[in-house]
Amino acid sequence: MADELPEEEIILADLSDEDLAAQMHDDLYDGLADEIVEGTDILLERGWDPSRVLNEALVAGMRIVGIDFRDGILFVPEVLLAANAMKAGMAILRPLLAETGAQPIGKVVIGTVKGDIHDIGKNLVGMMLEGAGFEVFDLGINTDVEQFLAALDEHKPDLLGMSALLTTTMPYMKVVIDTLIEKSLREEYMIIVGGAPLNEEFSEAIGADAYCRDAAVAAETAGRLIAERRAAA
Ligand code: B1M
Repeated sequence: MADELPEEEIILADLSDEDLAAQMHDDLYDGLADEIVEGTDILLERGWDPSRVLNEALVAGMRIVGIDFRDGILFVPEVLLAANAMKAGMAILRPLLAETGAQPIGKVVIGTVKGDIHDIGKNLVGMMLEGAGFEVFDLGINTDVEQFLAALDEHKPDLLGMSALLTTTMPYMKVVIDTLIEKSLREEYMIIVGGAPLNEEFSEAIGADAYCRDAAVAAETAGRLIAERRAAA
């Protein structure tokens, strides 16, 4: 019987920045939350900006997971593990990205719409909005119109943000907007929408104020919409 070679242990701290980011893509793919936490800490200690860690180590790794999920190479349980690992890294970055020290420039209620349990992108948007100085009320996943209405009534935000990752759930955004119109509440809030299957055309068709292709654009757009509304008041 041939001797099995022992698997070589990888010491994350010994890797160069580039190799560590690549190793984190692999660790994310394998759903290794502890390794993602360690890698995130190391990159921050080496002086990486939190948004660089987020984009180059975490989001880039999740993109690979997405491609293999689409192609039937990865399945739901593996993707869930990857998502948990991603969240473990995001938990470290969240307070760093939110560190502005300034007074909130506005309030946002945000949620993933009914029928949809994808929340990584929505959480990133929440983090970037916090980082841009907004107070964020996150309703989580699978949010129905009553929950959105109750939160709008309770928090009186400037903006409502809705996220959807499925072609089957994105039409629910129109249900929410139509309900606001029916109740004569539409003009009270600016509405931004996002998620991988959406585009500008869809956003216009459902009557949202803006489509945001990613979290950074969402933060910029929210700031711009607030400034425009305040200037017009
Ligand atoms: Co799902 N899933 N999934 N999944 N999943 C997709 C979305 C899919 C495209 C995969 C694929 O086939 N390629 C596909 C949808 C196909 C379609 O509708 N066209 C899909 C499917 C089919 C499913 C299930 C139906 C699978 C099944 O059960 N057979 C099921 C549905 C469950 C449900 O929701 N009811 C399902 C389940 C899951 C998991 C639970 C395993 C897991 C989610 C875990 C979690 O979120 N906690 C999961 C994951 C992880 C994915 C992929 C692989 C990755 C999504 C992600 O987190 N991306 C995804 C494939 C893909 O998108 N390529 C896929 C990283 C994230 C940073 O990007 O979410 O796009 P994203 O967010 C971006 C922008 O879109 C934007 O900014 C973010 C950051 O820059 N953005 C906003 C998002 N929301 C915004 C809101 C804004 C502004 C910008 O303003 C408010």
